[in-house]
Amino acid sequence: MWGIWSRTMVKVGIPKSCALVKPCHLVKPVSDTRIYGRYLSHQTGLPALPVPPLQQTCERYIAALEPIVNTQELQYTKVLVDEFQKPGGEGERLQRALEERAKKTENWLSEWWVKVAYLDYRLPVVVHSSPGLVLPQMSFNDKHGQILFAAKLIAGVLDFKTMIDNETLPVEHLGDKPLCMNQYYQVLSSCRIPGLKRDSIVNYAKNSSPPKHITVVHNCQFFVLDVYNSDGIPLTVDQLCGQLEHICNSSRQTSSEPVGILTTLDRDSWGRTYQNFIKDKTNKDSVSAIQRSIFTVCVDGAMPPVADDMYRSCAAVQMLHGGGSQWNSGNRWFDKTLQFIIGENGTCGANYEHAPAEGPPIVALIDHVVEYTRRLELGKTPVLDSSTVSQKLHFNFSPEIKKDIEGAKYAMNQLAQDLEMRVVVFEHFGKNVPKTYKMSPDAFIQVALQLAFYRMYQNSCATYESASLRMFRLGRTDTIRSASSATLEFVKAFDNVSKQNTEKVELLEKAVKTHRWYTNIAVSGQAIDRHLLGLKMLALEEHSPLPSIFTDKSYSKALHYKLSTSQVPSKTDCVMCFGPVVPNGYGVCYNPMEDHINFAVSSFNTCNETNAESFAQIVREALLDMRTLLEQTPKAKL
Ligand code: COA
Ligand code: HC5
Repeated sequence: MWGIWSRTMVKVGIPKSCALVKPCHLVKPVSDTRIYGRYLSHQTGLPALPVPPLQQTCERYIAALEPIVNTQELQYTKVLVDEFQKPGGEGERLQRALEERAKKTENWLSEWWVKVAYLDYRLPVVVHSSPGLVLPQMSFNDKHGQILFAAKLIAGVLDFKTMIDNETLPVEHLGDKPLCMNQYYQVLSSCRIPGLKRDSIVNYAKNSSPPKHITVVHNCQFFVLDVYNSDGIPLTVDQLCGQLEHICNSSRQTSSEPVGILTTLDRDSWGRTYQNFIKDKTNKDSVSAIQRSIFTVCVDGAMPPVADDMYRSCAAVQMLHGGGSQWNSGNRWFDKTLQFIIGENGTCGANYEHAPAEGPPIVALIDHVVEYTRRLELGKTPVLDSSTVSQKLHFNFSPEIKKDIEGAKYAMNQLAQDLEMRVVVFEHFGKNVPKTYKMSPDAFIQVALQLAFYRMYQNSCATYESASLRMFRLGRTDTIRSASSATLEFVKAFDNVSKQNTEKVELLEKAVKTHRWYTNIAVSGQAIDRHLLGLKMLALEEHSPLPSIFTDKSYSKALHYKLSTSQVPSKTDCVMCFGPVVPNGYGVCYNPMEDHINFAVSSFNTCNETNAESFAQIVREALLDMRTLLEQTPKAKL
């Protein structure tokens, strides 16, 4: 089963009773009434997510289908859409119900979205949902350096946490529009809990006694580490170092039962195993300590040796899934919202469970941590503090659980073997070149992805790009549909020798402008995908037959994203990565810097249509060829 970013959206149903704990995004910060007032007045000042007009969505839906379905399919869908939107039809009724819902909720979409895109999604979170983030390689190369960096990183996160706790985080803006800051309050002290049919999220940050500990995993063994002194002051880097030394010394052998690997299971299996596992009181207490912890730090063992040119790809694999059970996949708790990962050889990064937040708040936190660790000047050599504030977590393993761990290892290793990940640093240019030509860099990159796909497959596919909805209260994302009639026209013309360069440039400019237009409508809440989802969710909640536009072949095609892409910018020169969302697709995450672009491209080896390495290479060529076209076509000739 594939999630909301793919064709099986039609299979998603709404169980009558919802086992969800209080949705994380409805938990409001309450630490200080004065500051809380500031947060609240910011949040309440944000506009509510609009419900776009029905006719507009219907028109834009048909336009979005044009490059990805055939003529007959399009004709058929036009009939269905006309029927859906006719006066007095089903569309009008659902639209009114959606508008009513919008009046009654803080955000008509966000609670549905968290359920449908994440909590109801039953594939393993690893690879299929949780992204990885790779930092530039650090200079340490031994255990001591690894521990010292981990200590600095923990101190940096705690420094960021102070801004979250005090609600003094500077409000972010998109242009001059303030953004919703809620996601920042969801990423620490929270965890996903597996359920039998639907997962849930717990957030302990606003408990009357919020957690004061983190969890550390080393050799697949879990430890609780109190990171605040009794006076509420965070441990110093020296103190943290001493505690981490102690943890690593007391876990020199890899655990024979890597319990964390259970969190790589598909969610239904993990949900069942979890029920069983926590019947044991020791297990329940240990799991609860992990769930309540502020975050997890994975002090990793070795990864397989690789050639220098594959270093970043291997680092991305380490962050995304850990490399399999023989490497570091068991040195994780993938349900944990935030896991920082520190390898042996200077490799660092993170993995995060996606349900509570998008990438940008995580990246902002990490940018802060990197800056903090760079500024840190250590006063003295770290010493092992005699007062140990860490504690090992114990687990009991029944024969059945041992069997489940073996099953999880097997499935994880299959998945690790299946995933191909290529990190490419495109060094020729970054945002600078498109800007010189007065083009949106993001649109330029997306058009290059379209050109690469067309060159490889001679057609266009449904393409997803994340657009932020954070201009609205509790906003998450909508879809920018990057494949348009304009991009198709451009990519068809590009390698056509009978076309003049001037015409190609005109088509390129049109394609870029069309993409920028779609971006603008998406970030202002006027795109089609979440609106259509909302209408469909209402029909499902009513238990009435689904309108035929949602069971139509075109709709499945539109949601089968062979290209699933996302721009995640950062101050630090890092690269983010995620898996494809369909078996025969690519996951493409990119970070455009001023003079270069970091790309992570993934695909599945079991699919013989796709190849991440080739696709990455073709994207590189597409970017270069597009620049050459612009360089060779002087503006005067246009
Ligand atoms: N001429 C010259 N410069 C231009 C330009 C043009 N025509 N159009 C844009 N630029 C500049 C911008 O001013 C900006 O400048 P900066 O580098 O100084 O900031 C830069 O180029 C980047 O703009 P652009 O490439 O158009 O992209 P964007 O920053 O508007 O981002 C999205 C587009 C879709 C990525 C963004 O709106 C968004 O939604 N981001 C969130 C995505 C997300 O949440 N991802 C993670 C999901 S978990
Ligand atoms: C560290 C940041 C990773 C980015 C993750 C991301 O882009 O997730 C998308 C979320 C969304 O709602 O669009 C989903 N996607 C990976 C399938 C593109």
